[in-house]
Amino acid sequence: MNVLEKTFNDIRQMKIRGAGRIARAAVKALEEYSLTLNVSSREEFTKSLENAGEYLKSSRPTAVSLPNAINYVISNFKREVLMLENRNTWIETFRRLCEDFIEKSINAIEKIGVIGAKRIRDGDVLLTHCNSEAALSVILSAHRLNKNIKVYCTETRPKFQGLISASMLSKNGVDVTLIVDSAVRYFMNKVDQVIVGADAITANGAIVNKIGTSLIALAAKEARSRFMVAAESYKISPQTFYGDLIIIEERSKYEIVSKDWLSRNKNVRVSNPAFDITPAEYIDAIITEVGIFPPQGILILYKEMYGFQFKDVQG
Ligand code: RI2
Repeated sequence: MNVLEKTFNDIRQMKIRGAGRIARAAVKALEEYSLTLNVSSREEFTKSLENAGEYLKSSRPTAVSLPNAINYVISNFKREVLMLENRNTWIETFRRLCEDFIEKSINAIEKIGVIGAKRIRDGDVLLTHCNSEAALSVILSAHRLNKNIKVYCTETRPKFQGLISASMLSKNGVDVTLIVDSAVRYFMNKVDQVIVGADAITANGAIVNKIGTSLIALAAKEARSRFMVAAESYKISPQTFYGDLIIIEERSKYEIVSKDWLSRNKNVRVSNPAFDITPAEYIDAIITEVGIFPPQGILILYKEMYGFQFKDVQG
């Protein structure tokens, strides 16, 4: 199995998971793959990267960080490669672009922590869902500032990523309580702020995140608890401005029930969407690496950072 197949399988089977982590793993795989390419023309080299990129993008459909990261390194490479003469310089340029993306995306998580921690007050009770590096960065950064915080972690059925968060926070000395997903409303009156990550941010400021997030947002709104999202700017999907929808991944029913149970209950249909959509009106703010934005301002941020140009839509 080559590096592309291994990374594809690891992402699909969620051995590598989390929107930021899968983006970095895919870019790293592309970088390693580029070293193995034995082609003599720029066009062939670029085409091979594009094909490999499309293959990796198809490993999981929802997290926009994955196609955005791949498009970012390949489109920058296509711009730069026009000036380059030989194979070694193509490889070196592509390697630099990949490493640059990986470094920037790790720094972004750090910066989100620094910025987001300012919004956490001493004595706050927080709630987080699933396992988001960006959300945990905010919580841990507040904890390092000696803010006295308590955190509820949902277990996050069916894959239980909430246990990873609870364990990580607790190992870092944070006061953590693990709860089942359906207990969120029971505890919400005690919660000052919810803080979650995102797999995608749409042009109208909605976020796509782990299944259950939108129910938590609903409970937070009812209880007047703040609902904060921590996400790197490369999770914004400009394509949604033109009407494209984020595809919600439907995962195997065997993540929920055993084969044995299903064989005894053949008429039961099982549905397992991995993500849901939280509309902008349920979100107080989105914390990014460059600052805190109201959800409705997200396209302006994207335009500013990535030079997004509105284009003419062809029929
Ligand atoms: P970071 C995860 O998806 C969760 O939905 C999490 O909230 C989101 O990615 C963002 O995670 P999954 O891969 O990029 O567990 O902030 O399905 O780490």
